[in-house]
Order: sequence, then structure tokens, then C-alpha cells
Amino acid sequence: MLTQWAVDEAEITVEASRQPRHLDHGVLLDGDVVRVTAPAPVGRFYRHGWQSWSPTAWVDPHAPLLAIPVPELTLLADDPAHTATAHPSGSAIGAVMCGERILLLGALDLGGRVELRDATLVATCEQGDGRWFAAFGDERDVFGAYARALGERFGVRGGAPPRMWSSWYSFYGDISEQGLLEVLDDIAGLPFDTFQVDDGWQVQIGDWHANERFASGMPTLAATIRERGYRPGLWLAPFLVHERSQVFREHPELCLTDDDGRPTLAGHNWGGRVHALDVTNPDAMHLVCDVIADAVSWGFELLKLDFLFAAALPGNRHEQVGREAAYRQAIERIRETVGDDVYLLACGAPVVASLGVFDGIRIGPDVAPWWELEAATRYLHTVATPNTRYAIATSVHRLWLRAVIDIDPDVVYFRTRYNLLLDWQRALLRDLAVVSGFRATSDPPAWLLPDELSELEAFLDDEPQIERLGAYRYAIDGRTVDFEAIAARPPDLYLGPITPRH
Ligand code: 9PG
Repeated sequence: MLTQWAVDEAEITVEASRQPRHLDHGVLLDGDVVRVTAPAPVGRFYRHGWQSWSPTAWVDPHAPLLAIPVPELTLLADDPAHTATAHPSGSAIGAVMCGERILLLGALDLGGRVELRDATLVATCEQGDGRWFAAFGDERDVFGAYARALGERFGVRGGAPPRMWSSWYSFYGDISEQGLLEVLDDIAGLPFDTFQVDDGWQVQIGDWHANERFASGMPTLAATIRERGYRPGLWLAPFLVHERSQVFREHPELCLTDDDGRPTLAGHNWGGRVHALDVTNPDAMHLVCDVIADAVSWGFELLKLDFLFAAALPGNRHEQVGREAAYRQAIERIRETVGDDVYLLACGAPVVASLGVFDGIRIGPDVAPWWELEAATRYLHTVATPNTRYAIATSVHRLWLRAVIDIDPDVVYFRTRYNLLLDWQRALLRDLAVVSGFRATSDPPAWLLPDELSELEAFLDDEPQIERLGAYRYAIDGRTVDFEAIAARPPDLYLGPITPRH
């Protein structure tokens, strides 16, 4: 049915299956297709990426759309089911600028997609009817109202973001218990609350046991971290299996499959192909829960669960449920397994489907000790390749999620050693972390100059006053920080081969 919805003097046309239900700052809409039409010509489109690493920005809706030609790269960048769309579109949320105001349409169900056609936002759900929230007004008000609606629908968690040392952005996969013990010695006295062991401790992706570099075993390492006064944290990619893992070699039938019955490709990483467990298969989910229960029994109290999008990839499933519904069931089981006190940090995760279950979520791609790799973006279309510019640009557009979950913009670099980032680039990253409230680094103190160490200490200690001055502007203890120059030039999504428009 078609209705008019008046906000102040503006008339918004709404098409939904039922009469809109009015809330304080918006309307609830239902239908398998919901349309809202802006009252005046529209400007930029808020394009929301599917998972943590997916580009999210205000984009020019008239710019040609990029098709990402290499499936392995698509997999890390965004929802592979929607790479070549005829109109600008995003996952779960879409918004358009309309003069000074913003029209937002956001999903309150799983599997939502919002597309822009002329001045109309068109929402569809992967599975049948969906519930939607629409709002029109000031940018801060509409995103704030949507966040509240999401919180009511999916639940709110977070509120105690960690101050974390993580092993990834210094040692990468090359970690050992000896090396981590040295870092533990060196960070003594620094006000971290969590010490997180990232990728590199396991035998193989899928075989989640300590490898030979962790000969004393994971319980011993967790106990040492705890004795030093930190919460032990551990990285896992619970839904992935490497082609060379024992679990995959023995149980390939636990994976999502393509129409030829072959295990679906979930990426190329760790020197080979990786596949996704079909979490709707009870045997696969049993394995996942065992791995998670093991990590908790070893003494880890923060789990960084990564590459989570794998559970929601397109493919044939044991149970006929939507992709995000499958993902949601799986993470709910994980939450039941760990209980309420373990901090669950999502990474590479479908964003809306993670709310209410995870305490924190990565909201952008990986940072790197360099600013950007323009050649990789232009010629390889690796829009989720680690680089600090994209990490900042995407994270800045997801700060509004802080009302419902802790938001992780990734680590801050203080070091100048092994680092191509300029001072202002490191400073911007640090300011973003301060605004996000999630404070992490991978810098080993042994790599820091005395001034850099003091800066890290101040970063962890300070509780500055933060005031929001605008969409991209904040005051941190009275000092103005402006992310606009970075955020306004979104990842160059639109430079590649042009997808024909239909
Ligand atoms: C561990 C890392 C860190 C990091 C995560 C995730 O192949 N890739 O393009 C690719 C993208 C992201 C990525 C790794 C590989 O990073 O975000 O913090 O935990 O995994 O492997």
C-alpha cells in the first residue's frame, strides 16, 4: 500500500504491505519490498558494506559501479552475492542526502539489502517479509534512532571496550610463546587490560591446537597472561577450514557446497584454499562449539572470532535457512557455549546480524603500517586490502553503531620503526581510536622510542572529554579533530571495469 508520511514540511512516499507505525523519530515498515521516496532530489548515498571489512561511505550514486572480477578478492571485500548490482546498493542499511537532511531505511531483520533507484530507497529481504525502520531528519538523529531500533530488536551489548595489546600488527603469523613472553615482560606497568594472541598459535585453520612454537600449551600461556594481570585473549576463525587441515581432509562433508557439490571457496589465505563449515549441519556446529569450549577451558576470556562471514556465504546448506539466519543461529550457540562473561569480539563479520551477541565488532578493514596501496585498489580491486586510509574511512562511517556494540577501528601505531605512516596519519588513527573508545596496539615496547612509549602510555591512561561537533568532527579535550578529508574520499570502489547498467 502507498502512503504519505509527513515529517515537518516534507512529504515522504512510503510503499509497504501495512500502514506505517510511527515511533518517536521514525516509522516501522513491513513488507517483502519496502520503498521510501525522498521528498526532493537526492545527493550522496550511504553505502553500507556487508561485513567488518566492507567499504562503507557516502558515495556518489551516479559514479559507475565497480565489478570485482576476482572471486577470491570479492570474498574479502563484500557480500559475494551482490557484487554486480545495477543500482547503488548496500547491506541492511541505505540512506540518501536530501538537502540538509537524510532519509534512512534500515533493516530490523536479517538478510536485508537497500538499493537506490532515482530518489527511492528500495529494501528487500533475502527471505520473504522484512521489518524496516525509516527516518528522515538530521544525520545524527536518524542514525541514532536507527541504532535504538536495532538495539531493541537485536539487543545491546558492550560498554566496556578493552585496552588491548594484540600480536597481529607487529609479528603477524610469526608468533611464539617465547616472543610473547618477552612482550609480556616489556609491557609490564603499561595500563593494558587485555593481552590478545592473534593468528599464528594454531596448527592449521580448522585444527585449533597449539603448534610447535607453543610447546607449553595454550593453558600455560593463558595462565601466564593472567598472572601478569591481563585478560587473556585468543584469535580463532571458527567457521573456516583450510584445505590442508585434518578436519577438512577427514570431514569435507561438513562444508558449504556449490551446485556441483564441491566445497565452496571461502578464500585464498594461509598458503591455500579455505572453505566454510556449514553451521546448519549439527555435526559441524558441534565441532565449532567444541573448539570454542576448549579455548574458554584453556583460560581465554576474550575471543576474537574472525572471518565470520564464511558462515553466511552463498552455498548449499543442510538446513534451508537464510544465510544470515544460519550465521545468527551459530553465533547464538557460541554465546551460549561461552556464557555471558567472555568478551566476544567479531571480525570479518556481517554487521547487523552480529548485534546483541558480540560485545565488540571490527568496523573497518585492517590497518597497515602504510597509508594506501593505490595500485592494488585500481588494478586488483582489493578494496579490503589492509591499509590505514580505508580502515579510517570505513570506520568513521560506522561510529553510530557504538550505541549498541563496542566498535573496534583496529589498532593504533605508535612506532616509527617498520612503519611508513606519517606522523599525521598515525595521529589520525589514534584520534579515531579515542573517539571509538576501543584502544588497542600491536607495538612491542622494544620497538618504541622513548617519546612513542610515553604517547602509548598516555593513550591507554587518558580519559579525555569527547564532544561530537559534526558528522566527521570531534573535540578531544577541546582539540578539534576532523576526519572529513579522509572520510569524504571513500575507497576507490568506482574505478574498475564498469558494470553495465540495466
Ligand atoms: C589474522 C588477521 C588479523 C586481522 C583480521 C584478519 O587475505 N586478506 O586479505 C586478509 C584480510 C584481512 C585479514 C587477513 C587477511 O585480517 O582482520 O586483525 O586477525 O585476520 O589472519
